[in-house]
Amino acid sequence: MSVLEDYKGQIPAWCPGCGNFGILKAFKEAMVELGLEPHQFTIVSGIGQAGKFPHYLKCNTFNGLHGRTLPVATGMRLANHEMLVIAVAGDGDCYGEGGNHFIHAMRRNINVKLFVHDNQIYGLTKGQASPTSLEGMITKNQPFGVFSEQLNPIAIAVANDCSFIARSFAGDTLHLKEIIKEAIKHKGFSLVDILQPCVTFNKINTYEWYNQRIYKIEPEYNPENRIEAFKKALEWGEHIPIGIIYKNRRPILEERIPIIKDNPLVKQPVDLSVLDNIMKEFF
Ligand SMILES: Cc1ncc(C[n+]2csc(CCOP(=O)(O)OP(=O)(O)O)c2C)c(N)n1
Ligand code: SF4
Repeated sequence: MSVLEDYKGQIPAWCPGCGNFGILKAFKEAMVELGLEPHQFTIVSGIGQAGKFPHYLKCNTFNGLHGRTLPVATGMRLANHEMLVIAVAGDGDCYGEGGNHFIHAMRRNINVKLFVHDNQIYGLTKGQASPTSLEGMITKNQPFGVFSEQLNPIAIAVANDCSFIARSFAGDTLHLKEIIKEAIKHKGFSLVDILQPCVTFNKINTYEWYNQRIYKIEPEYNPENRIEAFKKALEWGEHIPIGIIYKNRRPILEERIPIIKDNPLVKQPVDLSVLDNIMKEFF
């Protein structure tokens, strides 16, 4: 059985008070409570403050390009669908640069767990607006306020029939830990949008701002009802629901691909002569 100390990575370079610390704490506790060892999973990230997340853990990691977290995670899963693959991304990384990949990973139902550190700002590059920044928010690059409407990742996910959709809050690590555990246990693509205060560049969506608005989804709510999930997805502003918003049991991608369905690619014999012949065609 693993203990918290097993997951200790580098010392985080995040600002004191950053919401990412709550995510790191909840994540480590979730892994220990799930009985997972650091070698049993891989974390893939892109670029950003959220992209540094795997550096602060001990486990298998791959740090890719900005916005390209999900293609790498998809490749890993297709190569070895016996490995638990976790993708972490910032809201800019996932919904901006990586927006197209976000849509197609959900559509394919690749069995990857995606945790989005949604601070509604570009943190690492010092405060430009991101897709989830509030309309009208003044940033260093938007001195007259953000002109675009805020993107709604939960509604996009419900529209895409995403297999598991949840929202949690970095300031409530107990709630977040339970949601992370549920997302990992779920079979299929899991999205957890984590509201994460950026105490340095986002002076609007603070811990206090969230605490005044967040409420936990009622126990009697049925997360398998897609229409009700749409209604929850549209709740934002004065009342922001956190918890499991939607889940379904769609077939996952690797079960649909005959060549890897029964045997992961990494365990299949390789005939190198085929590769040699392909190479000869080019040289
Ligand atoms: C293709 C590309 N565009 C832009 C950048 C510059 N860049 C690095 S981090 C970043 C913003 C990251 O913001 P977000 O994904 O929201 O993560 P956060 O830092 O807030 O966790 C940008 C624009 C880059 N590295 N690569
Ligand atoms: S800039 Fe914001 S997101 Fe980045 S470490 Fe500081 S508080 Fe966290």
